[in-house]
Amino acid sequence: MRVLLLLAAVGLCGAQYSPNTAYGRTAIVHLFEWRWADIALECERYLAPYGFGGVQVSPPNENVVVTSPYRPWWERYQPISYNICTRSGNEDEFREMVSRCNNVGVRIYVDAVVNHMCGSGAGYGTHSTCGSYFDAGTRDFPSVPYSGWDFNDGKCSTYSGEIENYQDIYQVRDCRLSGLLDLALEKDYVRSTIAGYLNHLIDIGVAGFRIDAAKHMWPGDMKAFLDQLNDLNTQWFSSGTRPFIYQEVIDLGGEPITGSQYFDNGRVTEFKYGAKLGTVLRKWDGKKMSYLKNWGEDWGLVPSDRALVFVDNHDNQRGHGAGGASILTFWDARLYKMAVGFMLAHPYGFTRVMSSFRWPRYYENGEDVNDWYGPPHNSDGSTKSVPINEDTTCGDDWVCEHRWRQIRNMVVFRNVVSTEDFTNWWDNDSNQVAFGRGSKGFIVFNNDDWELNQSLETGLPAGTYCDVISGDKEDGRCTGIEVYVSSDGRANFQISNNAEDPFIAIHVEAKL
Ligand code: AAO
Repeated sequence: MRVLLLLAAVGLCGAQYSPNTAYGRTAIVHLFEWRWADIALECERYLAPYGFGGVQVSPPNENVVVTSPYRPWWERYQPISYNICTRSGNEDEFREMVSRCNNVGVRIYVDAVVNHMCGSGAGYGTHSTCGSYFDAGTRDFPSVPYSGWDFNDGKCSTYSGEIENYQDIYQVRDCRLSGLLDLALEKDYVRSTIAGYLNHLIDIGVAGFRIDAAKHMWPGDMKAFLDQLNDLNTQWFSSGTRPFIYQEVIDLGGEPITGSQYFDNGRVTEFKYGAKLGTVLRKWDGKKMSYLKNWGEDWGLVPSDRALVFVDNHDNQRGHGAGGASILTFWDARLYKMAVGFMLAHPYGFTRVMSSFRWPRYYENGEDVNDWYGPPHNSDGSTKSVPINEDTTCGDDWVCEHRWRQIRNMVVFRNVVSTEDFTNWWDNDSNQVAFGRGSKGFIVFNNDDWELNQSLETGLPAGTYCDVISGDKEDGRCTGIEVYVSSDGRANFQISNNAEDPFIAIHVEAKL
């Protein structure tokens, strides 16, 4: 009864903050640039069985085709229309993905690019993913339709028409971000057109939205179109369920626009999370893991129930967006797994795991000149499907971090401990730390340059547990390290600083 009342209360007052995941599922994955057909398969064969709550998909609406450079990933952030038609697939494929994923309890979250259309220099013609005609010069997008009246050109005060100064909140909202044609969101027509696009997706069955470039829209303008959104499709969601909203607001401090200004609309992407955690794990600026004892709001992060958190995203893993050099990615696999492990074990925030494709990273003067590379593709530019190797990893250049055993098992860990408190913190005043989640799970890290050898209070029932980092529990035995918890809840941990993965995680569902 208490649970029901609680759910009802959440439903009434905080719906846009609730991720609408199936019961007990606590993390989502960004399958960056994946095709809809592959995501449908992935939901059924991998994400559902391992308890992933949902998938953030790349923007599904028609975008400009950029051929110089050749088909960069970022062309998808330049809308031409709201037709569901991209390199990931058409509307039929999108609908099939949404149904098949929902049917196995995995939700779909759409990356909604509604602040702008294509770049001002995109020209005119039919070089768009579905062949819709447009003219960037005259601001004509007949398949929406939008015309010159629907853009902010007159409102921007800079001579260039571009955002030149992030200290000026008017420029940030009313001028062009990287040359992208800025929609006039104070207009009822623009608001209702955007709501129409999002409602089309809601009716298909999506569970919520990442709102791209939210910093570049006035919070009140966003509220005006968010208030027009339908409740979620009752084929999969209980009636009256509101879409989950998380807004991309890059707030690393030092700018007048902050994440908290957007809380009325939903959660915000907390960019300080990955930037600070990366600094700690890299031991920059004298930072140590022992400092993580009070990780969360005390570190200047937004309140936990307003945060969407991640170690890296599709921008800052390649030097776009913000976060800086401290951001950990699959390129730094050992530290990256520790960072994702820490994130998934820690109760703060709603978590998103990144799943990337590899590109030929190449630095010239400190910048990656290949940061634009698009997803693995065929010679006609179409995106390749994701082949699965015999060892369950992905082929071609799909990295599939979410299939790395250490990461996948920590998603399970987070689900298992989700109702438990943060407990039993231990540290050595340096880079060896441990903490528990009540009586359900315990994790130990060694990021020092010497061995960890320590008896620790785990809070867990006595028994033999399989470390889910070095292996799995399979057929009643552990394929990796075994941990013995005695009747007083203590266990001995030994982690070499040279271990492949210098951390150990145990939970009650991996107990023999
Ligand atoms: C492409 C070309 C451009 C061309 C344009 C139009 O690259 O040269 O002009 O087409 O033809 C993506 C790509 C862009 C691409 C765009 C469209 O990243 O390169 O442009 O698609 O194809 C800002 C926004 C944030 C945005 C981020 C990239 O606030 O919303 O830039 N992210 C989203 C998406 C992203 C996408 C778009 C938006 C556009 O995730 O994939 O762009 O739809 C400061 C500000 C941040 C600002 C950054 C970067 O950050 O605070 O708000 O992000 O600058 O400009 C320190 C500071 C930190 C600062 C940072 C970097 O860390 O603490 O605050 O330095 O200066």
